[in-house]
Amino acid sequence: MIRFYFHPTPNPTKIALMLEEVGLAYQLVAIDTSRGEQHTPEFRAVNPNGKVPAIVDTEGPGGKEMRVFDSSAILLYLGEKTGRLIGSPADRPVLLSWLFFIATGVGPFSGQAVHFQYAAPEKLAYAVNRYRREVERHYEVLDEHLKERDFIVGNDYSIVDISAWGWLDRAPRVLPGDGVPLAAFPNLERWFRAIDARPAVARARALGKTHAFKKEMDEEADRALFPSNYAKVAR
Ligand SMILES: N[C@@H](CCC(=O)N[C@@H](CS)C(=O)NCC(=O)O)C(=O)O
Repeated sequence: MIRFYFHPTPNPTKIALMLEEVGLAYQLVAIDTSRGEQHTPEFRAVNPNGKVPAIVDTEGPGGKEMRVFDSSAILLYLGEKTGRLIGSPADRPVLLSWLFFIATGVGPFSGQAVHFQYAAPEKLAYAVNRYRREVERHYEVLDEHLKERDFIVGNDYSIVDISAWGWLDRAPRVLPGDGVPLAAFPNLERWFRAIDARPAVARARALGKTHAFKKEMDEEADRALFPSNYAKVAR
C-alpha cells in the first residue's frame, strides 16, 4: 500500500496521475499546505523538505516501509517498482535528461513565475519578466522537440510526459495574458491535448475535490507558504 501525501497543486498532481495510470493501491493523506500541515513533525518525518508530494510505500525494497519525496524521485521510484512508463533501457539517458529538464527548469521557473505574478508583496517587473521569459524559453525547447513526436521520450507515454503535464496543465496561470497560453507553441499544445484527454487525467484531477483544502490567502496561509516573509520562528 502506498500512502500518498497530497495537495491539489502541480507536483503532487503528477503523482496522482502516475498512481492512477499504473493502478497501484494508495491511500490519500491530505496535506493542507495553506494551513501549514507541511511543517508538522509528523510530515517532516516523511519529507524533511516540508513539501508535497511524498509517499510512504509500506512494501518498499526488501519488504520494508520506505519514504520517497520529491515528485521526480517518486515518478522514477513508482516506474521502477511497477516496470511501467519508464521506457526501454536504451531510452534511459534521454528519459533522465528530460525528467531533470522538467524538474530543474520547467517546474521551478513556472513556480517562480506564479509567485511573482500573484503572491509577491511587491510587483517586481524584472522578476515577472525573468521568470515568464524562462518559462517561454523552456516551452520553446519542448515545442521544438515535439515537432515530429507524440511523446517526449521514445515512442511511448512515460513518466516524463506525466511530469511535464503537471506543469503544462497550469500554463494559463503561469503565463496569464489575453490569448491562449500555448498558442505560440503548437506542437506542445497538440501534445498537451493528447495527454490531457487520458482517462487517468480526469481521475487525477478529481482527487483535488475529495477534501476541503483551504483556498483563502490569509495570514495563516501566507505564513505557511512563504515563511521567509516573516521573522524566523523555532519549530
Ligand atoms: N521539487 C519538489 C517541489 C515540491 C513543491 O514545491 N511542492 C509544493 C506544491 S506544488 C509545496 O509543497 N508547496 C508548499 C510549500 O512550499 O510550503 C517536487 O518536485 O516535488
